[in-house]
Amino acid sequence: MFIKHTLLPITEQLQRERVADFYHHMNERRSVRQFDARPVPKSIIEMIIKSAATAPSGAHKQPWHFCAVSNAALKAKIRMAAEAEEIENYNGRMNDEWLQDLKAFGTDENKPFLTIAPWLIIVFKQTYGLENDQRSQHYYVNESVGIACGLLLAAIHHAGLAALTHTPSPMNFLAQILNRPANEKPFLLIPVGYPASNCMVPDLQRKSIDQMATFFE
Ligand code: IYR
Repeated sequence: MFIKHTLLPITEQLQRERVADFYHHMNERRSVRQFDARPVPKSIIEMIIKSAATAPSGAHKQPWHFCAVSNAALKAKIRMAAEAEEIENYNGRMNDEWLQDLKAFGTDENKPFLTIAPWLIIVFKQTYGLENDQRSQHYYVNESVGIACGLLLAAIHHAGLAALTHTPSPMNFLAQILNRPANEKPFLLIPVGYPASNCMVPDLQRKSIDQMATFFE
């Protein structure tokens, strides 16, 4: 079944304003590792997740599940398990080039943001569908869930909140702690909240348009 697509055209002038506004707004987004404990209402997180789930997906299978954790005991459990993996990573599992590349970000095995940030959103990808013990195919799962995460980060930023795309590795402990079904694999762990008042971020440069794009006219 098809329904009429209704997107009203806008003037070129308004279009120019909008693309510039959107770029400047998005260019202010930064990954944050120092959070304030200030709570964020559940209703805000719900709307952010709904925005993420507007993402396109292979055959519209919507192969994602979002776990939003504000429970202090669960956050502590997740932090303990993540730090246990990161101790291994920083002491042998990551090679010298990797450790060198991370120096600019000041990361280490300590992940206080996992208990300080008011919410942890754990994004799961569903490698296949599973309903009433019935398996079904999912398509382009990484692409679909990756796009949803991009929209999630944009929605978080649009809400005046900060996030970190955190990938403790391996991440299987998240599926265990959150008791997820066999078809779901952790994809990203995203602490969400307000940045700490003294929050610092690395002085990064983004690639210029010429460095990142080639036009064939
Ligand atoms: N997962 C580790 C290491 C790490 C890896 C990359 I690539 C980063 O951009 C940042 C960190 C950690 O979370 O510390």
